[in-house]
Amino acid sequence: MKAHDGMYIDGAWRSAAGRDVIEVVNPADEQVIATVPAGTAEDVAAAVRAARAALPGWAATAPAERAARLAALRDVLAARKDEIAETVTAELGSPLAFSQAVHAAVPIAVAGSYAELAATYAFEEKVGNSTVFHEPVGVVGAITPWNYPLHQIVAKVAPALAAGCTVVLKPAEDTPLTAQLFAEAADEAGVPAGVLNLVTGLGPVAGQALAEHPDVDLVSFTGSTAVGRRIGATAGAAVKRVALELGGKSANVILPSADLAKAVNVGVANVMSNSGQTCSAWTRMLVHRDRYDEAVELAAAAAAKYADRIGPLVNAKQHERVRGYIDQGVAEGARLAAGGARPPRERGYFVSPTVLADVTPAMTVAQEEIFGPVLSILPYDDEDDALRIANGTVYGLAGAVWAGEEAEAVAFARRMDTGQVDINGGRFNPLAPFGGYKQSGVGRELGRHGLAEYLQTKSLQF
Ligand code: TXE
Repeated sequence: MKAHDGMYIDGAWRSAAGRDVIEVVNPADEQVIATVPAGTAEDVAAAVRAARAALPGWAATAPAERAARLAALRDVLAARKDEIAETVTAELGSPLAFSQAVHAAVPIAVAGSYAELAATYAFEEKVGNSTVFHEPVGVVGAITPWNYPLHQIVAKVAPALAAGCTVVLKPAEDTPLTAQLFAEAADEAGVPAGVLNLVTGLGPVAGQALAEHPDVDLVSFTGSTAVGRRIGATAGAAVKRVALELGGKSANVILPSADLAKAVNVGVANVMSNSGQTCSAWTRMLVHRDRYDEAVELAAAAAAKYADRIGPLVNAKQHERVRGYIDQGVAEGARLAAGGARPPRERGYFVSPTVLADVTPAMTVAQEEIFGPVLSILPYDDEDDALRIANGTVYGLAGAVWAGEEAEAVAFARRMDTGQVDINGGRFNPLAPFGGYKQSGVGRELGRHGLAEYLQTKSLQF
């Protein structure tokens, strides 16, 4: 696949400071498909300088102009959607139809939503005898993961640009080609030089240099809790803004009044989607003890249907890690109702759609984020028990509740310690705030709440 051999800094592709490269691997066949430069602290410093220099000009543009750039960006992404899908499929391994329907389509919608929000957001408001201005925070360091390569980028860069911030983006080392395509699209859309800069590189090198750079005003990070904790500590020590979108262990609570077959089928689809590499995935299914065996049977049958439909995991490390969790679940007493740790193919980082039954709340597989196509099903005795189990992890990112009546599901959802809940299936809303309670993170993405992350307020009294 074609790839740039430089960094996109100050509106042009520039040679990297060092010579090291990162090999990009197609996880479906383990072939190297491209190389990109591995950025160093020097590349990060050059990108931050460019972002700093571009900040006053971009921050001073009228919101309507920023909206126009974002609309142009959405249009370029839409025009290149097939290329986006092919690139994501090549470096993440997801089936092409899924790449088109989700990996390309969702970020286009999100970019469009920020074109609209930039035009309509109240950047200035009256509060009593004061005028409050919502001003850009400044230079943003955006560090993104590989699981939704373009969505994760757009969910940070689009609101940052809408707010009037400038950005240095450090994408995941597994999926840099999508990030290069995004930088090309921003350039084509007329985003001014220095407003968006891209440094590809390894997390502990380029990522860390960006997170620690004193001239970065806000670090927005999505990834593992371990790295997020460290970035939060660094930001805290420097007294700078930080947004963290971390792991999840979301509960799918099926109340006795729900349509069990529908809830189980949609629940399994949710977990298998993107091979389970979704932070908001409903990885714990909670079913009343009376219907438990029936639910396990339904889930096992539903999971089997995904055997030939899901892509591989992103890399060898994740492959090993996810299979290790399945083994650990069995070792701790869970029962394999479908799938298992044995790789279903000789080549590629595939894992069979797996359903673990007889899971208890204390088991590792019920507590830790697995990030693979693995569903744990837990029985509960009554609603309070279900709530205790649902809230009984360190995470609180998403969840689902199913009930015969919507009001019953809503009442339960209001008691859940989590940032987003789908009622009787729900439907993706690009304007709804997304982010975690508890250790799932700090801050929100998407919609106007996502835009507010990149703003700081100034108040003038009259
Ligand atoms: O994450 P990392 P990994 C979870 C999921 C997964 C686990 C490990 O459970 O199994 O994390 O995935 C950059 N300073 N999620 O190892 O390492 C890195 O280059 C600064 C949940 O891939 O956190 C990449 O750009 N940056 C999640 C980004 O951090 C650093 C999505 C994420 O990589 C860094 C992905 C450092 N010291 C994984 N080290 C979600 N919430 O959606 C790494 N990075």
